[in-house]
Amino acid sequence: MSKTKKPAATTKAPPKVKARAKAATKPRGKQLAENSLPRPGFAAVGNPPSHTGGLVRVLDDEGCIEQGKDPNLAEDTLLFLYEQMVQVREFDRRMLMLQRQGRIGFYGPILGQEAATVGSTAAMEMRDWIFPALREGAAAMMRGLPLVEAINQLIGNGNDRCKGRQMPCHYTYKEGNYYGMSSVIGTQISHAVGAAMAAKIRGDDVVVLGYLGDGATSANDFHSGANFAAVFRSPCVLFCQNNQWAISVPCSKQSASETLAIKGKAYGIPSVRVDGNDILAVYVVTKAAVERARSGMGPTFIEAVTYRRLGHSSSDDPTKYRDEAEVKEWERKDPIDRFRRHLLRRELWDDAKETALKERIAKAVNDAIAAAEASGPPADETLITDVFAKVPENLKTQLTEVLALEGRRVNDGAFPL
Ligand SMILES: Cc1ncc(C[n+]2csc(CCOP(=O)(O)OP(=O)(O)O)c2C)c(N)n1
Ligand SMILES: [Mg+2]
Repeated sequence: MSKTKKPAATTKAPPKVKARAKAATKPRGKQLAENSLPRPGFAAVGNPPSHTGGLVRVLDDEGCIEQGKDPNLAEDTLLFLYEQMVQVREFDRRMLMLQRQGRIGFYGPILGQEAATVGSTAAMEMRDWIFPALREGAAAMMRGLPLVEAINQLIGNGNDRCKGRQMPCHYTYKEGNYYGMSSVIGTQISHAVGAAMAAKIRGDDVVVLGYLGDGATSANDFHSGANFAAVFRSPCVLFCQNNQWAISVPCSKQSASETLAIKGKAYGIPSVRVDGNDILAVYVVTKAAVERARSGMGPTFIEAVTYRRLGHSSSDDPTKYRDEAEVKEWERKDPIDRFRRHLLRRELWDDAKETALKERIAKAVNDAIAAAEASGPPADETLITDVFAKVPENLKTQLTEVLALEGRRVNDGAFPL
């Protein structure tokens, strides 16, 4: 067991990768046919991924590393990935509770998608940029956005960086190269591709990762973004979280394509499908894609197959449109349970560590909620500040009218999807 100091619950960059002792593996005969597809690492520089059929996996359902696929990650990296997933899940659970209690207005849960977000973000360097969609707030927190700041944003209080002028879950974190998300589906794809092209033109040694959902592959911006990325060899990674639903529309009604990865391939982008509930596979595939982009070989499209286990958002009731049995089936494929089984097999984890981690995270989240709720609302003047170099006279007049309403304003508390 390594004596290396473990990262705290709110740690930033993943530790460096180094060779590890032999992992728990299982005989080849027990592997599923669909898993005998390209090995992690196949996408090393000079050997771009082209696979769009079955899923790339490293861990089987029992948490064993499949024969010949051990990515040899350092113990610190493995524990970092696990702790981050547990933290994301707890944060998610608590924020949804706050929404139900009326303490925040809206929340987009990620339950079931922790491996896809944590694994892909951890595979990037801190100098790289992230253009998120709705379910990648964890990426900002992994890069150092304090939990209290995330909750300030969810509340839209006076300490919120955007002073409540954005919907909840639309975090910004400039210091962490984390771009503010746009609600308009797919727009971040062309932003990510363009930012990567700009970096290339400037000679900056950075890669941009743009997240999108399965539904976003039907949006116009996906097509223009993917085309530009391929033609101009934009140093980006397009990471599609195929959580199988776009609000109430299942993937089967979203696209008639054989897979989503094949859409990337159609644009000339090397594309790969990965088991999005397998954190090691996500990490390794993303790392290879980032290295390709950094070495000037252009974009990669990653389809991470996962599942949105809760509603689209706190405004949604998924029991109205999907079968509970499907949800139960994906509960059994839980990414955290699977990775915990792996760590237990390797004797890197035990019940005492689990209890200590959960206590540490619970305290961190509780403290952050208390600190965020201690802040008052944004000042009324912030309605018109930070937007114009010179505030137009009509807005100044309107602000005066708003200020005169003091004590008579009504908030109906309604939030859109
Ligand atoms: C252009 C546009 N159309 C519709 C919407 C409403 N809308 C918000 S989220 C969403 C579904 C997104 O699904 P997906 O891309 O699969 O991401 P997920 O929510 O599953 O993470 C839709 C249709 C929107 N925000 N923008
Ligand atoms: Mg989706």
